[in-house]
Amino acid sequence: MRVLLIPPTYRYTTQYPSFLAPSDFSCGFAYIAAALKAAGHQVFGCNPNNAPGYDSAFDMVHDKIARAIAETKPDLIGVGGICTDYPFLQAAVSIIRHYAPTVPVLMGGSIITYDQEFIHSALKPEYSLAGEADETVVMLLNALEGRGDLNAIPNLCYRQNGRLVLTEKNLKFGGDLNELPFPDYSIFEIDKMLDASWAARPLYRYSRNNPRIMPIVSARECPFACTFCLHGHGGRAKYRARTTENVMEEIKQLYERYPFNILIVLDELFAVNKQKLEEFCGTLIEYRERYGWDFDWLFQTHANARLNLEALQLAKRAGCTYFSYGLESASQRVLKSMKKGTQPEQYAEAIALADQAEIGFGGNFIFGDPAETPETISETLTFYRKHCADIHCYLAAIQPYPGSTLYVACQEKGLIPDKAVFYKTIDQRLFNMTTMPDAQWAGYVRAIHAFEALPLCRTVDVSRIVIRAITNPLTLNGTRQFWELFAECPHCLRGFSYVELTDPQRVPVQGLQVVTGCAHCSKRIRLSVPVTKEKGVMVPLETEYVVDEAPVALPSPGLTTKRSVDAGVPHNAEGEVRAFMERLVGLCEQGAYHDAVAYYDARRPQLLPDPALVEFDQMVLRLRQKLAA
Ligand code: B12
Ligand code: SF4
Repeated sequence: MRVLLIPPTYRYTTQYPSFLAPSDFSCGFAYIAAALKAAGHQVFGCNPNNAPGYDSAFDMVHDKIARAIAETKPDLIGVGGICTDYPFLQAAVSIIRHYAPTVPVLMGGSIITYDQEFIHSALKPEYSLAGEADETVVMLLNALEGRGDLNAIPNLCYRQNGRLVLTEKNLKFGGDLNELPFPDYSIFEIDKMLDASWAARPLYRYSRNNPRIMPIVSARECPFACTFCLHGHGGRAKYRARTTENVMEEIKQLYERYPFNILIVLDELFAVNKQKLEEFCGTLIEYRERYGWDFDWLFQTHANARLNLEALQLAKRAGCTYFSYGLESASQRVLKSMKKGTQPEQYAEAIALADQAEIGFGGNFIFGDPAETPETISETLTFYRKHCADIHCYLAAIQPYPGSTLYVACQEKGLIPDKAVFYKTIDQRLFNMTTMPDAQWAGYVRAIHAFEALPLCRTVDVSRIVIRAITNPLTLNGTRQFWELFAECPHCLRGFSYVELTDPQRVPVQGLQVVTGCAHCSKRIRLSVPVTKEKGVMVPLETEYVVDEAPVALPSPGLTTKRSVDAGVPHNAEGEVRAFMERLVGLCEQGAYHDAVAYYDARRPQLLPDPALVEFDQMVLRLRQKLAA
């Protein structure tokens, strides 16, 4: 059969043009492609990403799908994604219906896995497959070719005589991961995705200023059952990890085919314990030497993996630059309610160990569990302020994703009256699962976001800025530029450079602030980039241009060789701004808002202008308005 696979558009509803790096690609499609090819089918890909130049995301998707259908003349079209891909899938199915009205559509991915009946009824594909579909997709194609019975395929949904037929649901269906063919990225314009690696979040790429990121899945599922996560689902698949040899073989093939310099391990639970991590790192060190591999890598695991200093030092030797835990909360009460199975002390310990091993560490705190109260919010924010300034840590409100225990709780509470509306507006609405009144909870969420905007990490002025003349679709015909920022890390005092894609039209007049990590010690830092206005757009002070990576002596646009900020403008004393902000945040945490504003009014005028204060001033302004109201 001729099968056309169409993965989702990244940020379909929120940003166009947006670019998709391989780290954010939906690898499930590469697995499905490989399984179908291995079964002898002809498989084609249409990747509706990395295609600027259209008027809207819809226009781009429309054009790409229409062309792909015309070129490949498929017998079956596969689409899919996660719950947030609903609007994309709705658009994609309607486009497919227009250009290929008789071609059956197959839908898969976790949007189907956790809500098959509803999604199938709403988006109306001919077939949908829940769960891991590496084997079932082949069974389905066999059945469609007359070599099998549809009803013998688990996790399948289809329509017969106007009625939905759902076959036996068995999310445990799926064999040994070592037996699967390696995922096949070749049909999804992987080269374009690699070139778009700069579009990945800074966290994934701060270690290299010419990032080329490849993903790998070394294990599937997770044995824990946190209430906000879909892995808490009752009938879920089992946690299964591939052998180290099997993973190394895939890395070898990927490295030879698509030379990359950053490998992101997408598993939710990589290295369940330190023995597994040590085994992986030991083999990786050996292979690096044997094959001359030169790449950094990142992984995520659970605090209960209990990684110690030796294991982390070994990981560092094997090229690991960063690892993360799902932190979720620093309140024991909330962690218990989430069924997280961790203690905040484990986080503090991991932060200290990562610091010693010089590996980056991070994770997110999420707020809004049913057990959340003003006190537990304060506990987490206090922990954040005390321990997390130098790690890559983000704050957000919990969303009830389908498949999670909290989603069911929200349904029972009547918070999701219309599912179709829920899917269309997913991530845009705030859900109050706590016992706090809605207005109070909304106020806390605003405060949490303001808190996150606080520049807790250390700020350093960049010492040199080079505009790299790289020809790349990301520059959008020259409207955006690659700025290479050179700085000395305030933590380890080593020099490094970081490349930021900038839109000079949008750079604020007071300068650009870039939060990233040090390429050596991986600590979170904020780079402060002084700018000046040149012919109506912002350019960095003391610009140098580099054409095609080779330094060329182009005249700098009017500014001197030494940074003028260093040359003339006085700075606040070391630590002064930080002490000021910490005091203010401390007062806010205690609920002493009036005292906070009074302190701000008294102390702020004594401080010299500092980019780190810009967002902070905004926050106090909002606080003042709120108090007045
Ligand atoms: C890469 C990734 C992303 C990428 C790509 C997502 C994608 N479309 O796959 C990006 C960056 C876009 C992303 C974003 C988010 N993600 Co994410 N992400 C992942 C991650 C780390 C890896 C996905 C992956 O490749 N897995 C490996 C493959 C093999 O598994 P799979 O995708 O499930 O594929 C199998 C089946 O689903 C099926 N299948 C998949 N596609 C298709 C297609 C067809 C046609 C068929 C027949 C079958 C099929 O067969 C595959 C092979 O067996 C997973 C965690 C994980 N380790 O799985 C989370 C995960 C998918 N993400 C999740 C979440 C919550 C998010 C966010 C909502 C988080 C947030 N709040 O920001 C955002 C959404 C942002 C937004 N608003 O758009 C959840 C899933 C949510 C859900 N209910 O569906 C996961 C499971 C993490 C978690 N434990 O909560 N994510
Ligand atoms: S949040 Fe993390 S640890 Fe908890 S069930 Fe999900 S993947 Fe597993």
